[in-house]
Amino acid sequence: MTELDERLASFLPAEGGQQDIVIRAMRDAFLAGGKRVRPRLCWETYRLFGGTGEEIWPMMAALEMIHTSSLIHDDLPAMDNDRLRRGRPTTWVSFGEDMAILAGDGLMIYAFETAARALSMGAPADRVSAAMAELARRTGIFGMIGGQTADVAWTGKPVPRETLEFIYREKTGALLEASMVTGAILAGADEAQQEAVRRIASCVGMAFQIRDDLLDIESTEEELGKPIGSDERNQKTTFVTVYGEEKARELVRSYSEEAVALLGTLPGDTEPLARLIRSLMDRKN
Ligand code: GRG
Repeated sequence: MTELDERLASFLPAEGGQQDIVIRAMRDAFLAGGKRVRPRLCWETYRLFGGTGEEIWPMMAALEMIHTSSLIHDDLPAMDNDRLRRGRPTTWVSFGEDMAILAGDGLMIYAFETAARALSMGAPADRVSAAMAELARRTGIFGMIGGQTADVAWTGKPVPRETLEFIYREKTGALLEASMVTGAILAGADEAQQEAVRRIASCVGMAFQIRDDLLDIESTEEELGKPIGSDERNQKTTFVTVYGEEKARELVRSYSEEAVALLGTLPGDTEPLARLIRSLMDRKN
């Protein structure tokens, strides 16, 4: 485990009690690994706006909990019906469908309990409440869940291009956006700066999901830690099926470059965040 993994894991509930099995399922999914992209984006945005405190950590852990909860639910038989994630059997395979549903619910709600811990660490209450409101909105029906709803509703049908873009911006982009915007809010960025961050994050989100589409056709199960060819199996319209592989690659590059260029308009040392955004452009998993 990396130091980042250990710090994030320290926010998980301890096993035990009558609810032991659901806590074990939550911990199993969270501790299986992953790139921790959302906490890293949150951290780098917080630093960019001069944040130095420890109170960013609960939000970083909360973002990873919500992300993990979405992966648990996404893998369920009623959704993508996948058996492998992060190189391990998916939660429903290890713990059963009932416990996987509860573990996803459990992580989603525990994320907010965790984010609120910033209050007892001395973070200004107005910033914590604004960051939590952002997190809630972009996780819910006006964010990730809304995007997933459209994704499920359109599965197996020809998806209009603007709907596909909506799905990408919401299903995947919304939580990446919340990661960066909450980092900015907790560091005290003003509203104009938060809006600039939102625009940057929106480009990052599009690039991230299109790269995900490409990995689904070009990678291996071993490297990805999840099955490849999942989009075709699930009859999903993707940027690759609509625009072709070459154009999809070009879009990953152009959205990432746009994000880095917009970042350059912000004050402070933007290089660490720019480096992270560029690294996502040609990620291998
Ligand atoms: C339970 C809150 C909750 C929501 C359920 C199922 C669902 C609604 C949403 C699914 C959203 C989803 C899985 C979008 C795909 C996003 C995506 C590209 C995931 C892969 O992220 P990585 O590459 O994964 O960061 P790792 O494993 O590295 O963390």
